Order: sequence, then structure tokens, then C-alpha cells
Amino acid sequence: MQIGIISLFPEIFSALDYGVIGRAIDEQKVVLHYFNPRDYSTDKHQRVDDRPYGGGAGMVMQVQPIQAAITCAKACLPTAPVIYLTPQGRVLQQDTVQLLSKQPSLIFLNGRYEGVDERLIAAEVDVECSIGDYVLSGGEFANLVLIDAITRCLPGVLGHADSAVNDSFTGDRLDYPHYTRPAIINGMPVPAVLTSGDHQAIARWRLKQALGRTWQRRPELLSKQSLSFEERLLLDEFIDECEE
Ligand code: 6GU
Repeated sequence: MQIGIISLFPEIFSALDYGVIGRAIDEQKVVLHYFNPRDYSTDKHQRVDDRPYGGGAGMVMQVQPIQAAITCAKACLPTAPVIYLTPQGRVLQQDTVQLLSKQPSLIFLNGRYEGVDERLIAAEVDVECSIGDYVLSGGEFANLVLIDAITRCLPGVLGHADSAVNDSFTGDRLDYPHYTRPAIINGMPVPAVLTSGDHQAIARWRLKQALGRTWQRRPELLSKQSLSFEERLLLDEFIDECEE
């Protein structure tokens, strides 16, 4: 996948150089292209912001440098949709991440200050995207989250063992708990089933824990889906055991 990043702070994206995402970049499963609006500013001091019409606190990113950066990004990635990272956007969910991961190319626009001139959004932006209901100082950290989430969906990025289809959190339920050696820590043993060698019992226990924890912590996720007969049975068992 080819990704264009329009940002005043491209250095922030070096946070992607680690772990599975870093390897995907090394192997060119994802290729990042940077466009810094400051490099495209026609202002003699390379200014990229200006005071807001109507007054008030903060600055607004000017159209000219961003538009020139987007024009360049589109010349490089002609079919890529332009995604603007903003708390005013639609909140990101795993289904959207999966959809975006199927595109051959994407262009991300990262705002700073109070945001970008609304006419630039009208002219150039296809989708506005937020990562949650809190405010960040710019789009970059949200963009890192989105690029990480998209990259791990790409074919061959995750090994077979932890492949994305194997992810227990696919957006509709939480993960089951994980354990590793030693068998007893601070007097707490590993759940016996996990050392039983009975793979069917382990799979059943994990599914039950995943459903149970979703019911305890994120009940709204469960009301959005229909459970199979076996899943309903396991969740009822979990709930009964809680009440004991
Ligand atoms: Cl995409 N940008 C900013 N500045 N803040 C956010 C966000 C994006 N998503 C959540 N908060």
C-alpha cells in the first residue's frame, strides 16, 4: 500500500519504525510518502497559518501551502482518497480500518492549530476521520494510530500465529486473557484448563472468557450482534459463575 502523509511534522512518523509495522515498512508492504506544507508555502517566511476570520484564539492553516502539498501528493498517488484527521470526523471503528486496508493508496491530511480552512476541506477532502472523543494537538498521533491499524491488516504483515483474522478483537468482542510461564506468580496459578493439553476445552474456555469480559466491560458491543447457540450457552455459564 502507498500512503501519502501531509504533515508539518513528518518526524513524528518515525514512531512507525518499530515492531511489526517497522518490518512492514522495511519490506515495502507499506510505503510512506511525505509532503510538508511548509515546503510548498509561497510566503517569504514559509508561513503556513494565519489568524481566523471573525477573531478568537488560535490560528488556522492556510489553504495555499496545503493545497499545493495535496496537488503533489495526488500527482504521486492519483487514485488515493484524501482523509482528513480531525476530532470533527466520524469516529474510527475496525470495519472502517479493514475497508481502508483494501485501498491501493491513501492520502492523509494532518491538521495543526485550530484546523484547516473549511474551503480546503470542501475542495480536497473525501473523508473526515477521528479516533475518539478527546482532543489531540494535531492529527499526527491519530494518523499514527490509523496507519498502524491499517498496516496490520495488510496481507503478510502479521505472522500466521497472530494473523489479523485470528485477532480476538475484530471490533465486536474483547480478547480473552493471556498467560505465560511461570505457572504460579504471586500465589496466582494459571487457569488449569490452559495446561491440560485439551485444545477443544482451551478454545471453549477462551471463547467463554472473551464473551464474559465483553459482557462485563463493553455490554453495548454484545447488544449489536447475535450470538450463536454455543456462544449464548458459554456466556450464560460465565454469568452463572459470576453470581456464585
Ligand atoms: Cl483525528 N485529531 C485531533 N486533533 N484530535 C483528535 C483526533 C484527531 N481524534 C481524536 N481526537
